[in-house]
Amino acid sequence: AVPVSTIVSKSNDDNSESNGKHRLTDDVERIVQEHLQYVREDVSNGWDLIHQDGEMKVYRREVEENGIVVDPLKCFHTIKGVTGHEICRYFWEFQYRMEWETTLDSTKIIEALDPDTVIFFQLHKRVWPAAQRDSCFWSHIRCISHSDEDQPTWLVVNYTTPHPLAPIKSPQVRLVANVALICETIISEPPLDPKDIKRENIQCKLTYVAFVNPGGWVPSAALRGVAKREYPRFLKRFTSYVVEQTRNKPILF
Ligand code: 16H
Repeated sequence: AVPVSTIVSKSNDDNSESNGKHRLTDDVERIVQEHLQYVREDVSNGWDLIHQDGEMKVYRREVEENGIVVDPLKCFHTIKGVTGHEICRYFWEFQYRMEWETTLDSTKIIEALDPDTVIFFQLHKRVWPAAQRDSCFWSHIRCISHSDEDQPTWLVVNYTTPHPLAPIKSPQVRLVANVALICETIISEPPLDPKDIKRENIQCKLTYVAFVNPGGWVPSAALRGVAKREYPRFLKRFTSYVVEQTRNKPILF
C-alpha cells in the first residue's frame, strides 16, 4: 500500500514546478541566447547612425514588411557612476517604470512566472496618427557571469506573448516587440579591496536593441520620425534617472 502522504497531489496549476520551470522557460532561454549572439554583430554594414549625443549612438536599419515599417534599432551608450545591474534593475522593475517612461498611459503586471520573469500589459500613448497601441510581453532579467574576476553581464529581454488576461480589443492594436537591454560594468583602477570601489571608478556599457512591429499600418515617415525622436529621448531620460536614483546609494554589483 502507498502511504497517504505520498499520494497527496501537489497543485499543478502554479508556475513554480519542482524543477523550477514554467510554460515559457524554453522560449525565454532561446530568445536570451539569440540576443547574446546578436549583440556581438557590428553595425558597420547597412546601419544608419540616426542620432549621436556624447557617448550615445543610435543606429537603425530601414526594413519594411508588407509595407509596414519594422526598422531594427541598435543603441550604444556609456554611463558613468552606475553598474549594469543597476541599469537593468531599474529597467525591469515595475515600481520605477512610470517615473522614466514617457510613452505609456499605463503598465501592470498580469502574471509572475518566476522571480525573474513577469508578464506586463501596457497601454501606449497615442503618438502618431493611428489607433492606440497596447502590448503584452514577458520581461526577464538575468545575470551572466563569465569568471570570478570579471564583472558579469546583465540583461533584460521584453518579448511579446499572448495572454488570456490581455485579449486584443479593437480598435486597439497590439505592438509586437523583441527588445533587449544588455549591460556590462567597467571598473577603472580597481582598488585591492572591492569594498573600496567608488562610483567615480565605475561605468556601464549599455546596448539596447529593439525590433518593434507596430501591428498594423502606420504612415512610414511618421513612424520613423517618432522613433528617431523617442529612442534617444528614452535613453537619455532613463539613464539620467538611474544615475539620479543611485547617486547616494550603496553600489549594487
Ligand atoms: O523599452 C522601452 N520600454 C519598455 C518598458 O516600458 C517596453 C518596451 C516595449 C515596447 C513595445 C512593446 C513591448 C515592449 O520594451 C523603452 C521604449 C522607448 C520607446 C520609444 C518609442 C518609439 C516609437 C516607435 C516604435 C513603435 C512603438 C514602440 C512603443 C514603445
